[in-house]
Amino acid sequence: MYPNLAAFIADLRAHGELHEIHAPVDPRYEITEIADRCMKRGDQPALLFRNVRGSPFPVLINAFATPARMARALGVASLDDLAERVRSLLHAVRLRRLSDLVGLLGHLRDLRALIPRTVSRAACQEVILTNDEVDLRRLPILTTWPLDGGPYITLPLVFTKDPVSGSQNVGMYRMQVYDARTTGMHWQRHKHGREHQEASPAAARIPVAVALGADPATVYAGSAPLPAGVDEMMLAGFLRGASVPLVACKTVDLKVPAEAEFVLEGYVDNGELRREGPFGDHTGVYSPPEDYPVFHVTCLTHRRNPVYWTTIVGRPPMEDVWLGKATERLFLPFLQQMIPEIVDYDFPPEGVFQNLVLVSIRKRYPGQARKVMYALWGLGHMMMLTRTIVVVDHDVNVHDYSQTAWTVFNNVDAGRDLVLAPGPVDALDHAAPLPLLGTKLGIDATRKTAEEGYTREWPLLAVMSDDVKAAVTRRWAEFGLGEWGRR
Ligand SMILES: [Mn+2]
Repeated sequence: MYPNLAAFIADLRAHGELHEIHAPVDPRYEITEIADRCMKRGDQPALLFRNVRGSPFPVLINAFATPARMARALGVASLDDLAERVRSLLHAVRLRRLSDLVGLLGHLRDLRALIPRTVSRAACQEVILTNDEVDLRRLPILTTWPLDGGPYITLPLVFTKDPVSGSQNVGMYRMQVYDARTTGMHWQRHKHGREHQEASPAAARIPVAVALGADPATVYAGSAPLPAGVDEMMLAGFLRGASVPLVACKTVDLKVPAEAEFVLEGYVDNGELRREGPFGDHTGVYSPPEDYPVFHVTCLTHRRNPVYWTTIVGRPPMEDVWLGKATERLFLPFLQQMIPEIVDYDFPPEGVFQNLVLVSIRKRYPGQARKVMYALWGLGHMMMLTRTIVVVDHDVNVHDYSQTAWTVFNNVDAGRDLVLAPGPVDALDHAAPLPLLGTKLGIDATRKTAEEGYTREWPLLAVMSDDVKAAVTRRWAEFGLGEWGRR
């Protein structure tokens, strides 16, 4: 696994997955436009801008912009392998017999890797700047869209500590840069950083540390929707296959990844709010300005030659599609533990995660598709906010959008198969009549049975028989159509 960002960049370069740009570029809008064009083509390398106006530091972007690169970042050949790794660990820790202990021993390395280790010297503290020496404007922080409220840090690992239990949390919350030493701290209502703030005394200064750029598994882990109290650095360790080295901050009582590129140390004053936004968000529309806490930076540490790693969001597909796909694959085994009839699920990019999930189930009893919808809306975190849930039978490949759409359009009777569910919706849901409260839609596109009131015979799929398929494959060369159709 990659010990740090430099190792990841070197590996991308070695595999022809990195393009370096020496021409001068503007961090306001210009990098967005270049990165967006590359992203929308779908097959372009990561971009390393060496000459960014107004900053001595290079900018890395689009490092997660293809599924292959996202998989490489997490040390697997394909994102599906993530689910296999999790499933194998879950299986190992389910001890039923003494002999199962042997299986668990095989996973000792995985288990040890979960626990971060503390180091005393760290590359992220090679340069230390305090108070007046800190100037965030020297960092090449991008301004993405024309109406954005300012430059935003978009890939930060925000470290906070639970004031009661003392355990650390890492979250990824956008940070609008106001001036040399203050930023916004956009932790929304259901985020763990916000919970730490709300659990702190009214006038407290809440210590916060923000790591920018680390090894890719650690950066990904900061974005993962883990349950409260579960340290994101444990997930990072699992993905890396080795403990994450952490170092104590210089001015706040928090530990951050020792191999980070930059670390911002400081505090959020409980009670202080400032207008934040607008921001062109991952929905592709601007989220309106709102009041959010303010982060005061008291110390900035960095490597001697740091790279500023960032991303942009906007109309999909953007890089965050692949961060989300990694989460989708990684969490499938957990979802299946709670809702075992789920065969697979898929968040299409156009659904921007909160708007649409396609789910296939092994249906055994009437109304089961609805049970699955209610179960998903009843889960914590992101799933409960999903605006549309489409449920299909187990034999539909939900990653094949053509097959899924065809199935839904073919099978659904609007009078019978739609579920309207009033409830909480995402803060970024602009369609809902009220902020945070709206109506979700469930679509049951499974085959209906007599128990469900469908008394005719549900029609069979018109598919070719195996013997004809085999004969055509065998004789394919005779037809002179080329190799493509041999299958
Ligand atoms: Mn968390």
